[in-house]
Amino acid sequence: MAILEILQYPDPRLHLPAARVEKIDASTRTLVSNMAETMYAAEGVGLAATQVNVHQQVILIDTSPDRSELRVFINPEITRREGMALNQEGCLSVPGVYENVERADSVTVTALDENGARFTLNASGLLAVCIQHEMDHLHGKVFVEHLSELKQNRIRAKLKKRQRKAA
Ligand code: GNR
Ligand code: NI
Repeated sequence: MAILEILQYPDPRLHLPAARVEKIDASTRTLVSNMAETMYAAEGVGLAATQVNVHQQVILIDTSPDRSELRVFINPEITRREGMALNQEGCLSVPGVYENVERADSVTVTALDENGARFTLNASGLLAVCIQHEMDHLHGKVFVEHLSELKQNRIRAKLKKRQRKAA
């Protein structure tokens, strides 16, 4: 296994759209295993392949308190959205920034698991938020793009300054 580098906003590679996975094979399972190690090491609740510069439709989520319920979604599609709720979100690609984002309250998602088996899941709460947040990543969208231009500009400036200092 390996810990992968997580791209940091405003890296333009975070805006590349992810391609569907045509064939789930050993290389897919290696990616999933490396993404899991990366997500747990970073203490994230979710991780999209886009964040580790792999532009394929692969998402991992574990919202369990003891980090024991890894969920893998390949080629995910949301087939139902219901209600709206405002939730505070953070992102491993936008460290230190927490902002409220409005999203569907509950969703139904259909996807393939790492063995290529199709499943359907009804999700609400943090899991529903995460599914939508991670699917945004696959479409090249970072959660701050739900905010006003003013807030986005401030966040971009803050992160660029921090990255300059760290370099
Ligand atoms: O770790 C994460 N926590 C989180 C909290 C609220 C809403 C969404 C998330 S996802 C985030 C990990 C991440 O950046 N996934 O892309
Ligand atoms: Ni994120």
